[in-house]
Amino acid sequence: MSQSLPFLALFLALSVSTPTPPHETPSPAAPDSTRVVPNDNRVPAGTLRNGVLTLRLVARPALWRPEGPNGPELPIYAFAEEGKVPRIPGPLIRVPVGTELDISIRNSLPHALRVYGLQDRPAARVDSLELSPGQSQVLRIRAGAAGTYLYSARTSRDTFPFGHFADGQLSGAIVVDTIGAPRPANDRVFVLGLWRGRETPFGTPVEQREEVLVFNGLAWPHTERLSHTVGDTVHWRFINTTRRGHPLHLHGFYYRVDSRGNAVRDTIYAPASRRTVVTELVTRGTTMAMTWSPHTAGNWLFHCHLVEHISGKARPSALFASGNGNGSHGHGIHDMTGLVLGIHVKPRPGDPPVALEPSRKTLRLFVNEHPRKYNDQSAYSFVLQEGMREPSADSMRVPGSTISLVRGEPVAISVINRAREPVSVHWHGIELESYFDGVGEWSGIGKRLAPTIAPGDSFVARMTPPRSGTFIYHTHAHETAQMGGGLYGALLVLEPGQQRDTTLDRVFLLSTGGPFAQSLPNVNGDTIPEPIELRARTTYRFRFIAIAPHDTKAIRLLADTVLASWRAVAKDGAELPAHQATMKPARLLMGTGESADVEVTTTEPGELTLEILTAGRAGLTPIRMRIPVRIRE
Ligand SMILES: [Cu+2]
Repeated sequence: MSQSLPFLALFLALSVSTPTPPHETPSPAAPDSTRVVPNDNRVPAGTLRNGVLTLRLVARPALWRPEGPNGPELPIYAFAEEGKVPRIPGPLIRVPVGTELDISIRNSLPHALRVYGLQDRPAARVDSLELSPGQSQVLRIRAGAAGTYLYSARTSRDTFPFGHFADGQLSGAIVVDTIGAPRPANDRVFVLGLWRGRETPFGTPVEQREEVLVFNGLAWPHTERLSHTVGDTVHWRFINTTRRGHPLHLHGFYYRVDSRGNAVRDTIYAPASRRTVVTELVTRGTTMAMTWSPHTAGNWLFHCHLVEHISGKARPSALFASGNGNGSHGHGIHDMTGLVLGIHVKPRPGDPPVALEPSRKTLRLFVNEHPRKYNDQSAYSFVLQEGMREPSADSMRVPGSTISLVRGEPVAISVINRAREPVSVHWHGIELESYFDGVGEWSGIGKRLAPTIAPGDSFVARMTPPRSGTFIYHTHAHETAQMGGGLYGALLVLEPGQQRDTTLDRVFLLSTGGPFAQSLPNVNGDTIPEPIELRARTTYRFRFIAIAPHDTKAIRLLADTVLASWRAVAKDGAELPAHQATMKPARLLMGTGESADVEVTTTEPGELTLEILTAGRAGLTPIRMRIPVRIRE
């Protein structure tokens, strides 16, 4: 939910499919000295003297290794400071408010270059300038407002400021710091990048693009490892210079969204307006600053929740090495690539080791597989044992069984893998010990790492959920196949003693029926959902869960054709503070990995419609779920 940005603008931006420009041939003529050095955005570029930053930029051909020194080398265009190595992302511009920027920019590429965002801030629109090959220009601009921004450049003629072919990495961060206030502790800047190579005919439809997604010029597992200690305060800035939105998910902890912006404008929220999330959708061309504090030691992840941005096959090395997209996938963490950051959290010196409470309840959760359900691909399903008998091996539930836990009650969930490949289960949004977080061969601490769950094997996950709310559980292994195949479900945590009345308390789990990009969206497993009947003058809780592997959802509740209102209640399982739990127009934009709870109070009999639109799928009719409201009996 990006509540602060104009909803309609975001909605339109996401609804329009990105035009694919004709393929360009990257310049192969880059000499060895033009190897890209990944830019971790710790050191500002240029020379700052007497309130003036002097910076000499050049755009030039280069060679880039997004998968580290032993990975494939991609011919690319990159920014450099004059006389220095090219950088991806481009040199960091970081200055205090009010600084004058004396910038020269030279085009050393064989194509005309259009440069965006080298301008005064704040601004209502992004300015651009064009440089023909060999041309330079000098700019004098002013850093007028604190915030997180970006600049970019294109050689292609389409009007979008970000590319993804040879010119896809011509972008960099601009950070303007307030004067007088100390810099936030652990303040880091991460630029998201997307490179797309030639289309390949290999692999399944969702895996066939030759793509690499990077944080600061590197793809997992070559992204930077962040190290913190329990109790640290961590401030991160994200800058999305890709043509896609990314739902950015933190494992194990909530984070606070401090600001949202774009290339030329940043909205720094007043403390009362900051939201607490585990996933925030960072739409294309936008920026986010966030703060979090690790309270539990161990290994954690921060990653995009779209499976094609973290899946093992969306990596150039797999394609370059094997010549096709069907290279073998690893297990757990070794299957991931792209937009993933690894975080090691050390215990605070002197803190006692964590003692797990004995569980008061044991659940048995089966992973079932139905081979060749989607062409040659399997369907997968989580099925919870109810009663004494194990569910049969061929029982399939789409989505998986809803799991209900109780706040403060220690529980052991035994996951039994009946599938033919390893699985791993992540309890998305639950604050728990790292070992049980569900990323095989990563979750844990020191040498004690959780395994992936081999076929025929089982794993006991222990947790004591500290808050009630709406969460998700899902596979964290071989995501393209297993998430697409159906390995997810709703995870609800109730208050002690609370009985959930399923007529008043409803889950709407929004996903996709199958592993392919063109698989149809569904609600609770139904492509065409049955109407649900509500009573007039009654308050209902709607729990929305977005977990479609490839999509963002735009949700509206309409009374006839007019947008209804509802009361916002919770986001990602965290209850909203009273001043945010207010009546709002009944619409949400949800990236995958987000949950949102709202209260709907019906008035007179009539008809409501719940409309669910899948962003970026222009040809698709939205799901319209009829909700007749009847007189109360
Ligand atoms: Cu992504």
